Amino acid sequence: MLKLLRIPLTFLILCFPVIGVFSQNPNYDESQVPLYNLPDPLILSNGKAVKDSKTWQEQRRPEILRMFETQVYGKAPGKPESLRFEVKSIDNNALNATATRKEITVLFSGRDDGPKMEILVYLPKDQGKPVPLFVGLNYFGNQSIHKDPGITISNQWMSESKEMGIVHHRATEASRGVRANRWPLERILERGYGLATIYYGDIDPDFDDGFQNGVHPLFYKKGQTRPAADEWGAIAAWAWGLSRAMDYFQTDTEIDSKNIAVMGHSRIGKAALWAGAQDDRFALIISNDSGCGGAALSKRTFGETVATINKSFPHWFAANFKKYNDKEEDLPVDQHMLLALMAPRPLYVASAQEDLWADPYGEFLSAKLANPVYKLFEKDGIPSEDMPKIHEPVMKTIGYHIRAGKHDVTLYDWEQFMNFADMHLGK
Ligand code: GTR
Repeated sequence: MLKLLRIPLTFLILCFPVIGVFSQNPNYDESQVPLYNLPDPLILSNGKAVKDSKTWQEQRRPEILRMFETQVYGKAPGKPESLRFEVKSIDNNALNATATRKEITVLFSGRDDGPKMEILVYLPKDQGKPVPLFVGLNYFGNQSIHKDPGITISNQWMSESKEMGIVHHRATEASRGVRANRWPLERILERGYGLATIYYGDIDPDFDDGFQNGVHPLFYKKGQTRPAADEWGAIAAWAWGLSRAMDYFQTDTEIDSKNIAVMGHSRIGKAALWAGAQDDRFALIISNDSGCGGAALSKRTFGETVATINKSFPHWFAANFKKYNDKEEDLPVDQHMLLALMAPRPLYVASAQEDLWADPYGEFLSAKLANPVYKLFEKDGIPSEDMPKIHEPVMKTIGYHIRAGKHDVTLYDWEQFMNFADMHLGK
């Protein structure tokens, strides 16, 4: 256990007052955060201290990864041998001839009638070299990210939403560009980056159907009807899909696959983090308002808790994660260790002031508590002892900001992500 003495004073003061269990109503009161002990990322399970990056890489990192795999998100299969990519469309004169737009179908089983996902890629024109890009999943289909009429409308199941143009669980013409506010495409291209996105429901539709749809059944052993207790839930499936997109990027000579940032908001932010933790081909990892099961510390039980998330979304995590409902203290890991798994790669965590459900302070602490692991690699993690003020981003190899406003992704968030990427992605 991390010795309490090693935790900064402000942190202790906040934790000491009350010991309590808040499984019923969310706790939004810092003085009501229970006293908690965090596992130390730098103590091996045999009790020995990790003093160098080699011991971290070869011993402690695999231990931590295994705990997240079996207790939190669930084990996922690797790359299917039969995985196949089909270029569905290319337009070298998209967006008034400023960009190339491509659509790529990823056939997970190699078969046309099997599960598949559609990657939408935009690249700035005339770069003369492979382009670094941001990849992120989206909630309402690729056509929701921009009004560009050349984007194929998704025909997958989606959450019903009149506001988003989703009728009878299918996207309509009215859904074009409904989420453009979250994807400042022109600005991303202007700053010299590409953007790739995939509808997350292509990988696994986001509702609890006992894992009959999406990619899970493709990997069932004979007679298996749902994942075992330590096998993947939906978040791990979304993360797996991001790695399959990376498989594609490595085949596309216009894309600089060594400089890819994976970015995700909210539940998809949890998936982006888990993808980044497992797959070190992602050069930079960004979590936006990812909260519980994402960047926020679970043991603080501030805002959303393990019990609440498992109750509302029984399909998101491995079944084993439910053992920790109202028992966060029993968790062998906490989310600072997930963030530490990114080391020494650059990691950015973003919060929103009004998004207390996601516990902004818990997201900051978690990022800060990953610092000692970055130190092993002689990298400076988050360059701030205290929670930064609103709109005062801090960034070294770990970056963090909190902005005013609600649970969302805004242009402000993207500008910081790109400033951070400018520092790290070798442009
Ligand atoms: C909430 C959930 C959060 C977050 C959010 C989202 O309902 O409790 O963990 O994932 O949804 O994805 O927008």
